[in-house]
Amino acid sequence: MDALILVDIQNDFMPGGALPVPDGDAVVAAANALIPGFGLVVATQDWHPSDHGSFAVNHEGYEVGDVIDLVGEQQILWPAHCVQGTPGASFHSALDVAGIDHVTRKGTDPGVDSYSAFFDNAHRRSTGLEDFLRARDVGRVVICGLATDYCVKFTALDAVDLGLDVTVLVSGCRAVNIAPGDGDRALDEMRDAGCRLVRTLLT
Ligand code: VGL
Ligand code: ZN
Repeated sequence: MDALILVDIQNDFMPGGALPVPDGDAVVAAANALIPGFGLVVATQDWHPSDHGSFAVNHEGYEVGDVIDLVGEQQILWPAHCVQGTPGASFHSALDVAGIDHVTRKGTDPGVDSYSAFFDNAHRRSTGLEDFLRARDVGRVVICGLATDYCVKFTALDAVDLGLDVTVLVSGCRAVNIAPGDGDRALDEMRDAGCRLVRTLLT
């Protein structure tokens, strides 16, 4: 069985959102076009409590972009985003949510971030997505969404580590690009790790 994994297609990652990904809304049409071709569609939501440790506002004297240590991991501090239950955490209103079979929420533990849909950044706790996919005999996943250089990348790398066959639809991803080229370097990392990178699924 093949599964489509739609990563963090949420309002706060759209232009005008709290943590905007340039051209982030371009992934919505790509996702909607893919959904009907899959028997199983999983969508992730970044789903933080307001006291989350990845928010600069929760660390006195620190600013967005500073890097701190969070449970032994390097943590970039972000603007507050995707706070549980807020409009910013909702899926983009044009996303075909009726086509989504399962939602995985991540980043719920205030003490550790979770870029990957599978594990927190310290690799201590599973989100349950691995078990969900295994129970449905998923061997292959296609991944797209936001952002190429964070949640898409770590989701794809974990999926490869778990032994899944991973395809990343590059045209359905956009990068934050805090440093120019971060998105392209993330794609290189995914390719080097064994992900197949494609620009269309139609070839
Ligand atoms: C993400 C930064 C912080 C992402 C989530 O979805 O790529 N990036 N939280
Ligand atoms: Zn986040």
